[in-house]
Amino acid sequence: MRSPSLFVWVLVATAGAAAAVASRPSKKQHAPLPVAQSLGQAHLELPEDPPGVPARPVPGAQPSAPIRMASFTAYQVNVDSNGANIPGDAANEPSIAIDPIQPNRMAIGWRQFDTVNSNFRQAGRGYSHDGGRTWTFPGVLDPGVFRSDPVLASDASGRFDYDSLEVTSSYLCDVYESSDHGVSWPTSAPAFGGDKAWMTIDATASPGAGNVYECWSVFAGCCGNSTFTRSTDGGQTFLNPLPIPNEPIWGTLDVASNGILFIGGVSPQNSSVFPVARSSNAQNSGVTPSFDLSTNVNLGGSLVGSQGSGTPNPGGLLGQVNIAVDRSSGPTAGWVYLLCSVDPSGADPLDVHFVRSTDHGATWSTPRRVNDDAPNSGAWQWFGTMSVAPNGRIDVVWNDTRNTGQVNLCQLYYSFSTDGGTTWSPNQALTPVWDSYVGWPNQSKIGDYYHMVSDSVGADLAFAATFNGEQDVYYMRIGDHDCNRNGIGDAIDIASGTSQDANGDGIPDECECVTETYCVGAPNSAGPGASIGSTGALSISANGFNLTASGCPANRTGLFFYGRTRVQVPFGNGFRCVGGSIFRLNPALTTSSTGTALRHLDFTQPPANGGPGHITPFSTWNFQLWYRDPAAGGANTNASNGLSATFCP
Ligand SMILES: [Ca+2]
Ligand SMILES: [Ca+2]
Ligand SMILES: [Ca+2]
Ligand SMILES: [Ca+2]
Repeated sequence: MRSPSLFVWVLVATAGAAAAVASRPSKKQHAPLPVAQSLGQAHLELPEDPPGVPARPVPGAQPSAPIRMASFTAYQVNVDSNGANIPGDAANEPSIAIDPIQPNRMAIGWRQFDTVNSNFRQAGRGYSHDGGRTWTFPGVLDPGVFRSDPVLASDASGRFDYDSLEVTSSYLCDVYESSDHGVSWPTSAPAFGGDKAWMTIDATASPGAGNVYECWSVFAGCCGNSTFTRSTDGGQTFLNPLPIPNEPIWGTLDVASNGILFIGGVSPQNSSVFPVARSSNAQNSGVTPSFDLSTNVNLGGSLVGSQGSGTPNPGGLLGQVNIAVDRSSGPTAGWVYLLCSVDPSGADPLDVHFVRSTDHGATWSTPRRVNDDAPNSGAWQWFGTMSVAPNGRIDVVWNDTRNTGQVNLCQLYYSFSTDGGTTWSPNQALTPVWDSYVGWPNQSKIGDYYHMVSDSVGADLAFAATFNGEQDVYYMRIGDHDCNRNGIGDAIDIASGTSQDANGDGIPDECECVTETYCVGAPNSAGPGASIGSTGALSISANGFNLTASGCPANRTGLFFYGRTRVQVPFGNGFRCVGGSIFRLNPALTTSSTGTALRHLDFTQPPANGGPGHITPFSTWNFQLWYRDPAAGGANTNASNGLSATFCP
């Protein structure tokens, strides 16, 4: 979103300048809204500058140095192919998706400005396979197209979705999908939408598992005040939008463990009113969703945005509205939490406030201040961001000016609660001081939000900051990693011998030695295409690893091969998914009468036991099956999709 507007308009209008505001261009296409809302459009997200000339890469640049504070480390995400900072660009509004099965695999999307000389922005995206310690930014999605407001999420199986706003003659969102943890986003679907959208996926085991839910602002979207949609087919198609009672905007959505959906935001009419809407039947694909509860919640202050100079983020929100449901099975199960940076009563400009509902959204607690500096100390606690772990721990981060006394100089801060928000841990600084007034990409803000996902050991945070004098996007793990998902910090797993760490990188080896399919097995005479897989351990010393394939033509010659590089290039009737030097696993085989293939990968024999095809511990290789398919005609040959595997000692 650009320049949230209503509250600014209220101020400006009372100053007698309403005509000037109203005359600014509006791109809105839907039916006219009430006066307050139509004037509220004056500050919508829309393309202004043409794309600028990107800064030139710096030859031989060194990887961007991690930013450290006490035990906390931040890693830059918007980096070049060397892992180095890209000078002269800007990046903000990061959102993160974590694979709940292999949490070392994650993706972050952001608003990418190729040069600070232009506010033209595109859909930045990066991925990490090592728990966020290194990042690859392979270039924006949809290059050359103005895109904004990224939101990422994962379903329970590790399918990632990326919601992206495109603004042309209208405000519309597309949901991109990745089956390889954000390495590629080959498909997208139109998802209605509008300005300042948010998205979540039901990752529970409820009847709505896999449903995608999206909402956006009433100020600019496809469909007037109908600002909610749902997909029940994994993000391929979306329902005609529906209105949300009391029209919560600039907020988020979350799903309870029983599939009930909650939406929280701020009222378009009153910045001190925070509507929460509940749908119990949105999980039911057989019915049109309805909202069975809507409550106007008091957060003990008002949401602040676009208040100009004198605030830490002059042209943006000082924090969006966060809603989260406690999906633990403990004493706080089912509690609903709402959090936002708000302007409290009194002289203090901004605090992080929290309220909870223990009766599924019907009634709410009195507001609780999460930051623990002296009341009325005058510090800005902005960009309050909340996520809840599967064990019920509530994690909150925000930017905090308490140690500097200057509106533009802040540190990222953290607190958590293990009792449903009754008490909070002493606040802890996570980063050095940084300046929120530097690196603006021709708009006076560092976006409108951060995003965090919690697990039972810690939290994965995507945030923006200016540690090197530029706006950049960073990843931080708060607390120990838990890549093997056993609920115990990985450093403890390694120290206790629960996990091996033969390569000494601090990552349990079982999290590094994994397989992943990629690329496309094209249709063949037997059906939709051949699929590669594997059985047995990835341990080289155990020597029990087998490559498998199914969906091949029966009784045909085939050959597995491997190499270092992932590609997807035309090959026979399909695609070759392995590039660089290629090593054949001879001799050729014959597919079975049911179209399957099996090959033991013998690490003691050529080409795997030495030379350029030597498969060594912690090396990653890509495998594929080539096969004859004369019944299909054409080139008379085809190939499976690809399998990437990293091996252990
Ligand atoms: Ca940069
Ligand atoms: Ca404060
Ligand atoms: Ca662990
Ligand atoms: Ca390791």
